[in-house]
Amino acid sequence: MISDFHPAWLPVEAFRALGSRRVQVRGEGLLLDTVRTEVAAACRRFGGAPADTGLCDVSFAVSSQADLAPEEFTYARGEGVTVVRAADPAGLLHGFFHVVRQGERAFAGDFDERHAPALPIRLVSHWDNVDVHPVMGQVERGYAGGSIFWSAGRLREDLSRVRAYARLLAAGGINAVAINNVNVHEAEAQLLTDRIGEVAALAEQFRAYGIRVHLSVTFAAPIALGGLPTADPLDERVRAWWAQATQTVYARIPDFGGYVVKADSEGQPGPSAYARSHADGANLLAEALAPFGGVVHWRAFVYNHRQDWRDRSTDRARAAYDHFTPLDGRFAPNVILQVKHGPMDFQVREPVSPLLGAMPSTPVAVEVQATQEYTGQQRHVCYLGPMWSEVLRFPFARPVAGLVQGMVTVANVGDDPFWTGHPLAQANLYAAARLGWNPALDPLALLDEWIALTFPGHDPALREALRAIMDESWQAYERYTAPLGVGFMVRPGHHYGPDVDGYEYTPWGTYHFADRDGIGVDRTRATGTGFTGQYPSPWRDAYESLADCPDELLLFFHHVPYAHVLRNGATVVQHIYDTHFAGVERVEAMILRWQQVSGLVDEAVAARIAERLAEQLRSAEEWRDQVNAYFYRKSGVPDARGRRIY
Ligand code: GCV
Repeated sequence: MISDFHPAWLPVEAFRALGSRRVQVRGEGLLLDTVRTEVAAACRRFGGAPADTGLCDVSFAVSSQADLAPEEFTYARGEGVTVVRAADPAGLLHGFFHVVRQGERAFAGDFDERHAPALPIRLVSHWDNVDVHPVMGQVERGYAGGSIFWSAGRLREDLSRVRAYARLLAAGGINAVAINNVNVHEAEAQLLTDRIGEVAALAEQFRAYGIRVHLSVTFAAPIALGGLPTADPLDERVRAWWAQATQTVYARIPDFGGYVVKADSEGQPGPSAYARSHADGANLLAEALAPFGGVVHWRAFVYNHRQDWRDRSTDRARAAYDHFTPLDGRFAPNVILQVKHGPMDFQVREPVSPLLGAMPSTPVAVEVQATQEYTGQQRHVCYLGPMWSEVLRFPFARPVAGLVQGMVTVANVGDDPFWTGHPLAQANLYAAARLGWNPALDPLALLDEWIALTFPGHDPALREALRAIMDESWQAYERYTAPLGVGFMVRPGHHYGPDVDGYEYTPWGTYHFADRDGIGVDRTRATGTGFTGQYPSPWRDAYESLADCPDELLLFFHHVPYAHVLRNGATVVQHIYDTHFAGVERVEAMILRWQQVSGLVDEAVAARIAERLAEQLRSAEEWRDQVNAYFYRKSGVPDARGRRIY
């Protein structure tokens, strides 16, 4: 398939190795047809041949005898033939893209491997609106243009971009997508009923690549859509309404994945209005979905967003754990508790959410944000693979990846020609998809994989430069923004650019408590909010202790004087100055590096990257100067190196 859209990590060239060979495909069904179509297109392009009979160089076969789990495939080579086998068509599709990713390596030497996804749930969550929201626009927190699904209140007529997108997601190992915003407004609510045809049309595009569609629904649907006087989860009429509505959904979309629900969060309705628990609410929907094999993703992003900043006893970081741990074991088996990776809200540095390690009797999925709401909004290069890898490897009793059933990635794509606004932001979606399949993958190796696929055959100098620019770009962003894990300091509302006190006296619960003497949030058990107590050993003690708390999270857990000496030897205030200067220098270095190689890529890509880097530098300087000036003025401590602070 050759599409008109930016090929991202599936350029034509990526199919050369496969497409120049004799390729056999055995098995029936939609996904096998997809593989056959892919093979035929690649062979037409590169001179190979589909080989249904006779000799072949590579064989893809679904075989029911194979002792393989769902989605698993074997990948072996001997006697000059590469063989991919799976027990189900989904496994074969994954095996097909594995061969594409391997390129010539798939046809050299002998090997015998098995590949299975570590996490069965690998969902990309869109925050797309049907109607353009007056504040949030077509895509909430979207930085890549309009929605690829809807435009100005209507489903797009031409869904070929959706098909191309499904193909990209499948090539990374994604198997599920939620098509609309978790904040469900009036028009979006109707997708469940009157507008289910739009969901069905999108499901048709995704189905061809083995991706099941999920829908975000409002908990108040029985009232808003059903005309009932209540949405009480224990009310028989409400149960019957959901059962009927869900049955109708499955009549249209037999492979429908399930619902995503943001309830009792940031103004969305939920079971608390009826004095019912989150378990009551989630189980209501789970019951309706169970007969069809559907699941409900129930989000744990629940906190008081109308907090009084004067009240020092309320701590937003505590909220998800406090709400949900008492309910462990009370959720139906087809409820997936969807937990943001940190206890706050996708900040550049947060500890891992303690809730991820505290729900042994509940299926849990970890939620990460590819859309760069708080990490530069796809104007800044910020490769997040290393952050997510740290989360997935974080050792509770077992690593997080061994505790969760799934990984949910908030999408970063739109109708932008490069899909993601910043062309290099594609790497985040790719890395998230691949980490969901195998959380043990090295994020730097994944970056190399993405670069090699996206820029095949290019000068090695280009690949090295991209690696140099993107590797540790997360840490670069961290250096010039909010320091030492304290978070936020962004402009309220749109969340781009610095505003140190922007959220300080607001109801959102995101404070840094800087005064003339010091900064940070005391979350200790001894003198603070007690949040450290939500962690098991050894973390509860490591975070509690000023001496043992990692520097990068110091201000998340402790309020300290500016003269406090970090483990790296600098005082807090000097560290703030140093990192803010260093962060900007790093962006300057990125720009120089890009200038050396930009002539090696397509002009439009080069221009877009150059434009974004210039904005990144402007913004980084703004962050540096505001943050440094703020702390210089508060503390009165001059920079030990005498650099210019305003
Ligand atoms: C979809 C943050 C964002 C909101 C988002 C919310 C969520 O607060 O700013 O735009 O809403 O997270 O994850 O539900």
